[in-house]
Amino acid sequence: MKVDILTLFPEMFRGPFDESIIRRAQDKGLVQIGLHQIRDHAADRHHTVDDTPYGGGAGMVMKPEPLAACIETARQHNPHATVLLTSPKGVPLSHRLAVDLAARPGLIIVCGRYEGIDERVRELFVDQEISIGDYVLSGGELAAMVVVDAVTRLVPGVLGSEESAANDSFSDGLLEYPQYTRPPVFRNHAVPEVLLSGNHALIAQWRRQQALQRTRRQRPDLLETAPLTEQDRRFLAQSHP
Ligand code: 9D3
Repeated sequence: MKVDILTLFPEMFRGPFDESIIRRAQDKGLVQIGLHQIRDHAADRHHTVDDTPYGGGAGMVMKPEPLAACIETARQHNPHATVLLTSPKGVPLSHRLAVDLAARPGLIIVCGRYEGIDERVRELFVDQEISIGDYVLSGGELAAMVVVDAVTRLVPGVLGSEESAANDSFSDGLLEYPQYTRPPVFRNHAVPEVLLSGNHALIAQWRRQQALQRTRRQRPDLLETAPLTEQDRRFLAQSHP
C-alpha cells in the first residue's frame, strides 16, 4: 500500500516511521510512505501557506492553492488513493475504520494545521475526515501517525502469524486478559496458579473471565455489543462488579 502524507512538518514523522513494525513493513515493500512538504507548493516569495479567515475570528486557515497543488502532486504518485484529512471535526478512528482503510490501494493523508483547511479543498479533494478522539491536539501530524500505525499492522504480511492481528483487542469485542512472564514471583506478587497448571481448557476459561471482568470495569460500553455466550453472561452475573 502506498501512503503519501502532506504536512508542514515532515520531520515529525521520521523517528516514528523509522522504527519497529512500520520500518519492517517498508523494508518488506508492503507499505511505501512518502512525505510531502506543503510549503514547497506555495508559489509566492514567502512560501505562504496560511491566511486569515473570511468573516473574521481567531487563528489562521490553510490557504487552498498550495494544499491543492500538493494533493495533485501526491495523486500522481498514488493515483488510486483515498484522500484523508486529519481533523478534530472528523469521524473517530476505530478498529473497524482501520480495517476498511487497510483494504484501500493507497492513502493520501492531509495533516491539518492552524484552525483547519479552506472548506473548498475539503469539498474538492477529501474523501474522509478522521479524528483520533475527543481531545485537542496541536495539529494533524500525530493523528496521521496513529492512522498509519493502526492501518499498517492490518496490511496482509506485515505481522508474522505469531503476532497476528486476529488476536488483537477489539477483534472479539472485549479487552484483553492480563499477561505474565517470568519470574513466577516478582516483589512478592505471584503469577496466578492456573497459568502454571498446564491445563489449557482451564487457562482459556480463566483468560475469558479476566477479559470479561476487565471490560466491565474499564469499558462497560464494549459489553453492550460484544458477542457474549450464555456462559459469559452467567459468569458476569455471579462475579463481583
Ligand atoms: C477552536 C476550535 N478548535 C476545534 C476543536 C480548534 C482546533 C483545535 C485543534 C483546530 C485544530 C486543532 C488541531 N487538531 C487537529 O488537527 C486534529 C485532531 C485533534 O485535535 N484531536 C483529535 N484528532 C485530531 S485529528 C487532527
